[in-house]
Amino acid sequence: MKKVITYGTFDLLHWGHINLLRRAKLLGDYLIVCLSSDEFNAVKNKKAYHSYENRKLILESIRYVDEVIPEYNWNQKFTDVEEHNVDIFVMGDDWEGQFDFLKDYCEVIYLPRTEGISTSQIKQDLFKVNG
Ligand code: C2G
Repeated sequence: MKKVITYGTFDLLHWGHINLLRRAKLLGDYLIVCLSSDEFNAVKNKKAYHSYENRKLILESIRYVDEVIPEYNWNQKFTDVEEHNVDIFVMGDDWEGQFDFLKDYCEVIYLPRTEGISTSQIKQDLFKVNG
């Protein structure tokens, strides 16, 4: 069984996220999403609208996602890949090159981001409309 892992906040879930998850799942048989905790989002200077628990609930309902585990820090990727016997690490290409250090442990694939949508764009647009 070929296992794939990807990381992210996945706040205000949108079709760009779904495109990423769909393509990631197509690369193997089992997709793990390592979901940023609320505390780690603070480290990333992100404030998610939905709590970790609710973002986890939403992701677990997606047909492409087999398992959701928490992301607490930048440094857990090695152990995640080892402990979960991951074959492929996938991220959107806004992260191109950032995780190449994992290439000794698993395949590293950066997928093209979906243009025209982002969580921050949604927030900005809603703010403009509703003020
Ligand atoms: N993404 C995408 N297209 C978009 C928006 C997002 O392909 N229009 C991808 C991102 O490239 C990322 C994933 O969807 O691979 C999740 O995006 P975020 O929730 O913004 O993830 P991020 O905050 O970049 O967290 O340790 C890694 C970090 O946790 C990544």
